[in-house]
Amino acid sequence: MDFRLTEEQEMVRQTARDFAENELRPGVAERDDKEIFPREAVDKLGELGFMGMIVSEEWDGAGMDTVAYVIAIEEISRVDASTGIICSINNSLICYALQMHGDDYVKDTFLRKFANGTWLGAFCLTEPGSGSDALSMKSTAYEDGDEWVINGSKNWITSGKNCDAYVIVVKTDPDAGHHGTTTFVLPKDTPGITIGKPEEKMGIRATDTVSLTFQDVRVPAKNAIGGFGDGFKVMLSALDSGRLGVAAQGLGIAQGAFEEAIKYSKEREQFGKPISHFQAISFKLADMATRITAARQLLRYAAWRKDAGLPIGPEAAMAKVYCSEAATYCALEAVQIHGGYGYTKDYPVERMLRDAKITEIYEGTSEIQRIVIARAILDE
Ligand code: COS
Repeated sequence: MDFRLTEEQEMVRQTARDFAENELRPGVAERDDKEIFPREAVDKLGELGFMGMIVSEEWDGAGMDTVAYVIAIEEISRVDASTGIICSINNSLICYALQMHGDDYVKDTFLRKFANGTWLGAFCLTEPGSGSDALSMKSTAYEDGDEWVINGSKNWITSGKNCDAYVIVVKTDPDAGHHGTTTFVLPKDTPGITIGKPEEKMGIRATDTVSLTFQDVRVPAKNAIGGFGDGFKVMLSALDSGRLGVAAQGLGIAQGAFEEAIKYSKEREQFGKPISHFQAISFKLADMATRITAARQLLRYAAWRKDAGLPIGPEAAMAKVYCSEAATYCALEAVQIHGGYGYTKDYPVERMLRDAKITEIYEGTSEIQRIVIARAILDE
């Protein structure tokens, strides 16, 4: 068993780290404070090949493996969790769904643009009344000639305002249960789409999160991703991939908070010595390091399975639940180690704690991940 990174993975790690330090760190606090979307950074990430990392070169992607991909998202999120999730969604929900399930028309027309960074994608699944229970969605599409007409609302759409196109799951045969949903891709400027007011969020405040209303939105039948009726499967397989991205985001937040805690505990003196010399603090650091190491191995194992063509449902769920809970744990402990200073915006751990919590919620809550894991171990 060899845990070392390949030359290519190490190069990706270093490039992502340099980018995060040089391009993201300088403005991260201001973007969080003023809710500024990191447009320039996202464009640059596209130029570097980070927006379509696992897409094959044939379709203008970077042709990297999934291990390299999760390393990149970890490094970006270690500094800026908002940019991390914008990048992750484009890679693992949008590009992955199109690469796995799209036909040549969809790949040539849409995937190329998402993969080379020309376009940014937003994934539209959740609705006001349907979150964990995805199948209870109300949005529908009916067939009209060689077009489908979409009506309904979607909620909590990350990048919904700043993206260029949407991938949306709707019911195309409302009586057919799992087999009655279809996924489409459509440009943002398609007539009939109304973008709601951005949500004011606790964390990842540099992302935009909006509701969308679709009123008689016409989309060509050839924009379907996968077969008609296969929307649920496209969505669940994309979410398996997406959960690796969110896990990587959580891991990056945990690592970032851990590094801040080490730095502060070595600088801050009380009772005549740095607080890192007190067992109460050093044991916190030891526990953080242990969880981060376990989280990283779990995530890279799931990513390795994906690259090996093995099923990843429960492994992606384990990685997501563990990495996201490690993020909240480490950010909370980092704030505690900083004492009163950690509770202010003068130190980044306050932002990291706010950013961490969402990783336990989106792309499937921790409770949903445990359902996926429990079903797999009980063979249901
Ligand atoms: N990949 C591809 N297909 C899958 C799959 C996966 N990981 N998991 C299940 N499927 C298929 C099943 O094989 C089944 O197809 P058949 O009927 O042809 O056999 C179909 O999808 C339905 O599967 P299942 O019966 O397991 O679905 P459930 O309704 O029981 O729902 C959960 C399962 C709860 C796990 C699912 O609804 C879920 O993941 N919900 C969370 C959604 C979510 O993450 N929302 C947040 C979105 S933020 S973008």
